[in-house]
Amino acid sequence: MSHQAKGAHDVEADDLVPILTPTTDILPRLKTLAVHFASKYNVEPSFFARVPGRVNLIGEHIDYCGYAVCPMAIEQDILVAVASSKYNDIYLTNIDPKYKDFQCSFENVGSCISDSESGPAWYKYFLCGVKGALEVIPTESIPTGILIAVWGNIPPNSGLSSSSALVSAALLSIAHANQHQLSKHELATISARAERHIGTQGGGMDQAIAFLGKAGSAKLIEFNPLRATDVRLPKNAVFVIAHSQAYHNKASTTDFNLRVAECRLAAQIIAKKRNKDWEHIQKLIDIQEKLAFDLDEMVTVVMSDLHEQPYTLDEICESLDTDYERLKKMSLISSFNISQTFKLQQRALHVFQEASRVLAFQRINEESGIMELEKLQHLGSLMSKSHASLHKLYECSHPSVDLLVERAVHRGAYGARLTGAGWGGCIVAIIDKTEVQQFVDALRTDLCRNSTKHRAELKDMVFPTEPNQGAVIYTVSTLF
Ligand code: ADP
Ligand code: NG1
Repeated sequence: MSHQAKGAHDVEADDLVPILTPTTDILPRLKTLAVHFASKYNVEPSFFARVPGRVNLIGEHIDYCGYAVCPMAIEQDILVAVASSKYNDIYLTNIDPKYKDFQCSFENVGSCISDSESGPAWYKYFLCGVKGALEVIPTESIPTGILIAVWGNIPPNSGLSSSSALVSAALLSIAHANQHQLSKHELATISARAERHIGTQGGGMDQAIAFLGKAGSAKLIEFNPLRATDVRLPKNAVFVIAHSQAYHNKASTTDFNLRVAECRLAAQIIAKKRNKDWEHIQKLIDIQEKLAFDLDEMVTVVMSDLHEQPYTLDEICESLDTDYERLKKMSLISSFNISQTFKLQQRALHVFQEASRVLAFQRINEESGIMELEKLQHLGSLMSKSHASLHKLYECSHPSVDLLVERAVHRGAYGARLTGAGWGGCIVAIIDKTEVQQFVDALRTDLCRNSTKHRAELKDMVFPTEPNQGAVIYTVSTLF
């Protein structure tokens, strides 16, 4: 992408998505996808884009409040085979037959995404990435048509970021097909913005780790400006992901956006109470910066300025000395019914305490004076506290997730927590390296007992993971 690229600005080689010759481990999947591609389009793909999912180790529901998070890219990914075409449209096909083929013109991308009839259909996530590309690539450079085949193995609707991998892979595919040079940081920022076209107001963690992920290292992702720093995990720590078998699609309910709105309203009410211009406050970090308090002091502010009972819209308008129409413009509440209530104290408390836990998590990893075992205990304890807060204060867990967290700890994890947006999905547990196989087997046995599924099918439901490489482009030279 670096040499022939058209995006006319200097980018450090390190900040470009690598273009690699496929290695033997990925080759069989690329070949299978190429066969599907050729059977649909009668031509061969000219390159592949690969974007991984992620597991968030700690820092849940705080990226959209401006706070740092600690994810790592996982092995599971979205693979896209791409070729330009002389026909004028975008053609999409998916190896998984439950995702139906789709076709539309570049001009109609926006209207296809916003078409409310089809709900958050799979192709809309891809089109979000296309829209992101169209917003930055000059119109005359967009290829006349493009042929795409997708194959993903990230469990969808499960908190491992399958949606962002798909959006990011679409953006990367269009940019590369068009030889438009974008840095990893730009790709992360554009795809975070692009995914909001699906309707959810995410904070950018998923797209950041999708591009900035690195093999062997989790990342501390900070925002505004976007930065990714290595987090060196203890050598004896292994993270195991387990699926609760409850699924939740973020874009098909208002759960996720309600939390984003609650955080914004909490920040604005604190601002008003403390004589700051609430209309210029969007995130909880904005009000923290305005008040120049540390995170512990913000906890005290939350407890004194916000009450526990849910707020009605009438009370919020009164507290902010504004009307409903103005509030709709400033506070992300337009999609809610007038009778909707908002839990501001609980959500803000979670955010400030979780932001502190992320910093503590990073500090423990950097400590040289403590034993490895003690590190596991500290990290595990922070993860379990994070889960308790997501369950109690943020109310985004699920009974099956809570049960799995309990079982993981019972089976020897130093700590475990919901990972990703929640309301179902996966947990992540921290285990001593020497105990992983035993732990995984025990958790699979537990799941087997409570499931109609066969043990072999549950293999993909509990698996150890390690930090993986972010997005790459694969050439096809060794393929055919
Ligand atoms: P996640 O937590 O995995 O990001 P979301 O609920 O936000 O879950 O989005 C998941 C959606 O992304 C799926 O419902 C589907 O539309 C789309 N998706 C995920 N994986 C694939 C795939 N392999 N092929 C097509 N679409 C996919
Ligand atoms: P997942 O779990 O991938 O749906 C979502 C948001 C993140 C973050 C987490 C909660 C998107 C695309 N992703 O992730 O930004 O807020 O929830 O920590 O909206």
